[in-house]
Amino acid sequence: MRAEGITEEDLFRSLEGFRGRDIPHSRIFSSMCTVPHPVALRAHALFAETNLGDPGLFPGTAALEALLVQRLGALFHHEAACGYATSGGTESNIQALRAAKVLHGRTGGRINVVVPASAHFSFQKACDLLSLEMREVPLDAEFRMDVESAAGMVDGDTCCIVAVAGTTEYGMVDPVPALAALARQEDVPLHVDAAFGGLVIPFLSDPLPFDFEVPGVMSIAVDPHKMGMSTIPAGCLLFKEHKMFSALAVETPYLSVKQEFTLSGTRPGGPVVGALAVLEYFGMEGMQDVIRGCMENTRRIIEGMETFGVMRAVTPDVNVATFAAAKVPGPWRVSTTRNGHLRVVLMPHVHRGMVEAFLRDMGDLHA
Ligand code: 0PR
Repeated sequence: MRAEGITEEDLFRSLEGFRGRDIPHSRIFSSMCTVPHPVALRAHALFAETNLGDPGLFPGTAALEALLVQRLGALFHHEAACGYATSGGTESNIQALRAAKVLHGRTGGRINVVVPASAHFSFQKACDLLSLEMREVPLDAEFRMDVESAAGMVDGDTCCIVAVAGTTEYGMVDPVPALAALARQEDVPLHVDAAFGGLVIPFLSDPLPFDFEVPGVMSIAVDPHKMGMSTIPAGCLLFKEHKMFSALAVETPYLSVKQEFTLSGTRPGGPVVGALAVLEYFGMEGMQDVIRGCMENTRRIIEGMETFGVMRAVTPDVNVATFAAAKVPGPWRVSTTRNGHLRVVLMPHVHRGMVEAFLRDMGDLHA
């Protein structure tokens, strides 16, 4: 601590200096987060003082969280879905596996989960915390989970099968109907990690099946702080049935509510209302426009890169484009997959002008 405080002016001059060291979104092609929409910022500011950890004190904010869950449930073909707003995909995935483990009960052997090799590293954290064995299923040539291999890995100690709808590295959607059929046959829940794709796929002109419409899908993780243009942190975990949600309950004797289902205690209302605000503001048609733009930019960058001989690794299902390794001009921030492919994410802040400027710079380097 400083012995004496500094003036607000000095404080903010200093903070702005640090902020100036951050990379501006106008050069970021590597992130699954984006610039929050102005309505999200405004809603966040209005609810900045709220704590969803004690909903009895903030019934208005809690009602908006319930509405967010309802809206996302309806978007995923199950208006009666239950769940809560998490801090993001990591928490949602931990909690989904926790619920699956509780419901599985004791078997004698070490309980396991069957996940695709493409699964986000949050599943490693979840398995570590929950003492689960993580069985990684190989991918097919298009980087999707191989169903036959998955079938070979499930046994009596499996508490959950995981599919990803919009993989972090390649933007692929796993074959959810086939995996859900396997899950039903084995009597285990299928958890779908749609942290990224959950707010893309429903707005595509020809959406792939990934949600509660598919029997066997019992839980879904979706992150408004990714394609939902909310402020950070805003995730959501949805369950098809209350039985699975209630597996997360702990008693909270001195709070305004008797039980809590969340991982965090104190929880910010700001980003949760921010997430809802964006969905309300855009509606289906507005979101379809946003996603159409992101997918057009995805197709344009793939086509543009291929004219320089930098070929796609795969044709993605959502707005993540990957290429054979190639040099990228200095100012642009891109990422590299674990297989060494160049990866760009066509988020809403990556507008057409940015794509064309990137391609011009790539052309100068590669043509
Ligand atoms: N599931 C999937 C499919 C994800 O892509 C991610 C994060 C998660 C779960 C975990 O979500 P949280 O990070 O919200 O807990 N995917 C990105 C990644 O790890 C997150 C990210 C976002 C990384 C912005 C970098 C960045 O600049 O690559």
